[in-house]
Amino acid sequence: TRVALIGAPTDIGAGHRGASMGPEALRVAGIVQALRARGLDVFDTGNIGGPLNPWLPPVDGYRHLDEVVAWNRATMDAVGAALASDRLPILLGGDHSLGLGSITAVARHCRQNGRTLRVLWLDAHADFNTSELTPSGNVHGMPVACLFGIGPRALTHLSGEAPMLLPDQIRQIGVRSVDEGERRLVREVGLDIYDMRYIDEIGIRQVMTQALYGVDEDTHLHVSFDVDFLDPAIAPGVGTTVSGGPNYREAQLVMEMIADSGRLGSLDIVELNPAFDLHNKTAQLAVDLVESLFGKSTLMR
Ligand code: DIR
Ligand code: MN
Ligand code: MN
Ligand code: MN
Repeated sequence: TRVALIGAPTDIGAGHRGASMGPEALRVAGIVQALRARGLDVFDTGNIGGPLNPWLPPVDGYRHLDEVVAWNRATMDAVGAALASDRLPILLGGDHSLGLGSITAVARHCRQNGRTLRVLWLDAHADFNTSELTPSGNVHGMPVACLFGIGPRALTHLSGEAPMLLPDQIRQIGVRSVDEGERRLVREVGLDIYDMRYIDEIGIRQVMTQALYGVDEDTHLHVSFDVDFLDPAIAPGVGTTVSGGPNYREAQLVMEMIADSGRLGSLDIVELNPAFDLHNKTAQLAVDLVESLFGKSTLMR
């Protein structure tokens, strides 16, 4: 497999500064070497650019909307270019607002190539807020709604068309923090959310079997990995930790079962915030998990 790394050094949609250091933290943790050791042809395209974070309060329910649009355009273009040159894009975020640009490019690519898209959204949050519902104005809490065509036109129509995703194309896994108004909208739209209670009750293996059900040789699997998916005990390096997440073994099994599907087509690693970390431990964990995502296992090769 040919892979393209795309760094997006911004925290423009987040509520804390520091996710802008995510791309370099992942490089320092050895993501390029780890992927090459998996036998992959890795091209690090470097970092995309965009406006600095002005750190202003929300306007009409959005913080930094113009800047978020600019970063998402750049992300969409870079991810689209990687896909067009037949490389599996790995977006090194950056905050999760960029999941919008990334998945917009992936969805367009799938439409053009007649592939079925399945998105696995690994996250403590549902990221389904709108300007009316959001408690923060931070756009990293809104990308899933925007992908469904709910949000400001500049974001929902990033590629010119909308919606980019339908509810049956996404599975959200690990959710344990949903805001009051967001909860209503999630139920209204009928999202398939595997929250932590469901994971507790049936186990991560059964959850992943369900999340991957129907994935076949025509499926492009996109994994949007918000590092706050993981339990803060193992992954403190994020701005919005929520206790009660998947532990190390559960996270490994998630990645291994995705690898076993053989359909991984694109990946976001977002919300990694080295400012909250010690000795870059969360980036190292992310790289460890990415190795498993690309097929590393104890007894096989
Ligand atoms: C919260 C936090 N739901 C918000 N969202 C986060 O501000 O909309 N998403 N942290 O990853
Ligand atoms: Mn998120
Ligand atoms: Mn999150
Ligand atoms: Mn590993």
